[in-house]
Amino acid sequence: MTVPLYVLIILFIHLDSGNALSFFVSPIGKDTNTGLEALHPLKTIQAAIQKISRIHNPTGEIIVELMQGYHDLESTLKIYHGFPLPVIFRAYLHSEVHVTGGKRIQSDQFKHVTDNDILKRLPSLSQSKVLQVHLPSVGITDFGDITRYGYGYKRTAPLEVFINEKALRLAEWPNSNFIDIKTIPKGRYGMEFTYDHNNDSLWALEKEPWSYGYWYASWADGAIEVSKINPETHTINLAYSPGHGLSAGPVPRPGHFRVINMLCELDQPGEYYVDRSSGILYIWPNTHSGLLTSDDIVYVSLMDDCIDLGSGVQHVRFEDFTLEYCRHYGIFGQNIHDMKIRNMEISNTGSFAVVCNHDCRNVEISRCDIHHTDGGIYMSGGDVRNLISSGNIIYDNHIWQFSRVSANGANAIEPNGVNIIFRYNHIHDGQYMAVMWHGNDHMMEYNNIHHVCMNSSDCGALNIGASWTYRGCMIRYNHIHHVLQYWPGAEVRGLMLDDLYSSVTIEHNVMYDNSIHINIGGGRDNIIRGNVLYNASKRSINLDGRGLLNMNNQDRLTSRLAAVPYTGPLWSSRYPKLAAMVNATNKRAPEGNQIYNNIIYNQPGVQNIRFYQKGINRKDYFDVHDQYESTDDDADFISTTTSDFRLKGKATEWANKINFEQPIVLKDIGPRYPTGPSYKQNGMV
Ligand SMILES: *[C@@H]1O[C@H](CO)[C@@H](O)[C@H](O)[C@H]1NC(C)=O
Ligand SMILES: *[C@@H]1O[C@H](CO)[C@@H](O)[C@H](O)[C@H]1NC(C)=O
Ligand SMILES: *[C@@H]1O[C@H](CO)[C@@H](O)[C@H](O)[C@H]1NC(C)=O
Ligand SMILES: *[C@@H]1O[C@H](CO)[C@@H](O)[C@H](O)[C@H]1NC(C)=O
Ligand SMILES: [Ca+2]
Repeated sequence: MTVPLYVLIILFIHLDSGNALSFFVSPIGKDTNTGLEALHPLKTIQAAIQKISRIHNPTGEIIVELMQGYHDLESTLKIYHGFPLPVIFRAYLHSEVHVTGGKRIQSDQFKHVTDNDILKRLPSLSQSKVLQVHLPSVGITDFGDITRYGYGYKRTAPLEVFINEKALRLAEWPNSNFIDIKTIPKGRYGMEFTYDHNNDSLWALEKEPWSYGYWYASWADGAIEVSKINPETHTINLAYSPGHGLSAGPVPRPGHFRVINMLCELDQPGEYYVDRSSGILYIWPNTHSGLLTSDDIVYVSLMDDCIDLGSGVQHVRFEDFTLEYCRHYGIFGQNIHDMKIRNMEISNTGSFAVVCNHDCRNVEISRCDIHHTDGGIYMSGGDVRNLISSGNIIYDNHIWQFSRVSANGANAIEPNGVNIIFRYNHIHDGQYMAVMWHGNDHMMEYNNIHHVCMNSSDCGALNIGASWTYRGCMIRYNHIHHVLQYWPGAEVRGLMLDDLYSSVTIEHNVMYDNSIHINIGGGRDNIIRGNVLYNASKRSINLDGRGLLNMNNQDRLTSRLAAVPYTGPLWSSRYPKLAAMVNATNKRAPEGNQIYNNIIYNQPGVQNIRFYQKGINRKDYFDVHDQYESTDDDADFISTTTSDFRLKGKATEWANKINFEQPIVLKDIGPRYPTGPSYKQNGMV
C-alpha cells in the first residue's frame, strides 16, 4: 500500500510541531474566521499578528501558515511584539505564496492611448504600443515620489511596475546608456551643463524630469532632479549639486548621464511613466509580444518597507515564500534577536532586501534567493568596544542582480559590527561592489563572487576603506573572478583595501580573470598568503603607500582610531599590532604587510606584483617572498577552463615544501542546499 504524499506531509507537520499553535491565512479567507483551521483561514497576516499578540504564555511555537496565492499587504506588516518562543511565518505545505507590497492591475484595465495631446508627445513608433490605465480608477492613489539615489542615498522607489516579476524602467534616454556632459558653463558646482543632442525639443514639455548619471567620478552615481531644460541651447539645470559636482572631462571620461522619467522618451518595451497630475500610468509591456493578455501578471509597488520589526523583537522566522514589490526594504528591523530568514525569495524591492540595524544578535539568513533588489543584506550587530560577537550569520544564499537601479551603496552584503559570518553564498551581477564591511572579526569564506563592478570603475568586489581598526577580518576559501574594468576611471579589483585599510588576512582564495586581484592601498599589517592568483588582465597585486603622499581620509582614520580602546587590555591583546601603533613613527606608512606563498600565473606582459610608487619596496612595508610564479598554466593547474586550480606537476613540489593547501574547487563553495522557496525549487533538477 502506498500512502499519498500529502498525508505523509501532514503527518510530518503535526509530529514536527509538538504543541504548536497554527493560524491559517489565505487571500480568500475572512478576518472574522478563527483562523485555527485551514478550512477557516483569516484573510490578512495583520489579523494573525493581532491574534498572536494576545497570547501571553505560548506553550509552543506559533506558526502562521500562509496559504497559496498572493497576499497583498494593505499596510506595512508591523511585528512589534517580542515573543518568548518562535513565531514562524511560512508557506503552508510548501505551496506557492507571494507576500507583496503591491497591488495587481488586471490586464484588461489597460487601454491604448487615444488622447491626442499625449500621442503628440509619444515617439511615433510608440503611439500604437503604449498602454495606459487611470490609477485612481483601479484603487491606486499613492504614486510615491522619485527621490535621490546612488552615492550617499539609499533609494526609496516611487510606484514601480512589474510585469511577470520583471521590473519596468522609468522612460529614459538614451536607453540603458549615457551621454557625456559637454560643457559646464558655471563650473564644477554650478549645477548647469550642456550636451550634444538635437532631438530634445519635447523635453521642455516634461512635467517632472530627472536625470541619472556619473556626474564627476566613475564610482559615484546619482539620480538628481532636473529644474530646467532649454532645448534651444541644449542646457540642463539640476535642482541640486551632485556630491562631487560636475565634470566636462575629458580625462578619463566626462561626467555622463541619462534623462529619466520623460514621457516623450517612452520608446521601447519595458519603459513606463506615471503622470502624477492626471494619475495615468503609461507602459510599453516588456512581454514577448509587447502586448498584455489575461495571463500576464501586472503589479505596482505601494508599500515602503514591506515588513517592519520593532526594536528588540525576537524569535521571528520567515520561511519558504516570496516577498516582493516593496518600494523600500523587504524586511527592516533593529536590535533584533534570534531571527531566522530561510528559503525565502526576496526580489523587486526598491532598496535592500533585508536591513538589520544597530545591535542585531543571532540573526541567520540562509538558503534565500535575493535578486533584482537595490541592495542585498545590511547586517549590523555585536559590541565593537568589547569585541563581543553578533552571532549573525549569512550562509548558503544566492544573491544576484542586487543593484537593479543604483550602483554605489547597493551592495550585496554589508556587514557592520563584530564577527558577522558570511559563507557559502553565490553573489554575482552587480553594478558596483558586492561586499563592503565595517567593524571587526568578520569571516568571509566559501563564497563564489563574480561579475560585479560591471557599470562603474574604481571598485572592488570586496571593498573596504579608511580604517586602521577594523581588525580580525578573514577572507578565505572564496572564488573571486571576472571582476573586470568596463568603464574608464580608476581601476577595478577583486579585493580593494582602500585608503590605508589595515589588517585583513586573505588566504586560500582562488582569484582569476580579474582586472587586478588585490590592491593594498597604503594600509598596514595585511596578510596575503596561500592564494591562487590567475590571469589578471592588468596585474595580480598592486601595492601602494598613498598615506606617505597624501592626507586623504585622515579625519576618518583618526576618528575611527579614537573611537575604540585600542591600547586597553582587551584590544591590545586581540590586536597587538594595532596597539603598537601608538609608538609608530609614521602611522601612515604601509608597515607590516606580508605577501607570501601565493601561486601566480599571468599571460606574458602582465605584471605579477607592482609597487605603485617609488621607495615603498621595503621589507618593513611589504615583506614579499616565496611566490610560485607559474609560466605554464597547463602544466601547473589541473583544469583552468573548469575553474579547477588544484596543482599538479612541478607546482605540487613547491606546494608540498611550503604546505600550500590544495586550492578550493567550485563544488566546495557557494550554496550547499537548494535556495529559495520550495515551490521554485520543484521545477529544478
Ligand atoms: C527622437 O527621439 C525619439 C524618442 O527617443 C525617437 O523615437 C526618435 O526616433 C528620435 N528621432 C530621431 C530623428 O533621432
Ligand atoms: C548595467 O547597466 C545596464 C544599463 O542600465 C543594465 O541593463 C545592467 O543590468 C547593469 N548591470 C548590472 C550587473 O546590474
Ligand atoms: C585571461 O584574461 C583575459 C583578459 O581578461 C581573457 O581574455 C582570457 O580569456 C583569459 N584567459 C583564460 C585562459 O582564462
Ligand atoms: C610604546 O613605547 C613605550 C616606550 O618604549 C613602551 O613602554 C610601550 O610598551 C610601547 N607600547 C606598545 C603598545 O608597544
Ligand atoms: Ca527610452
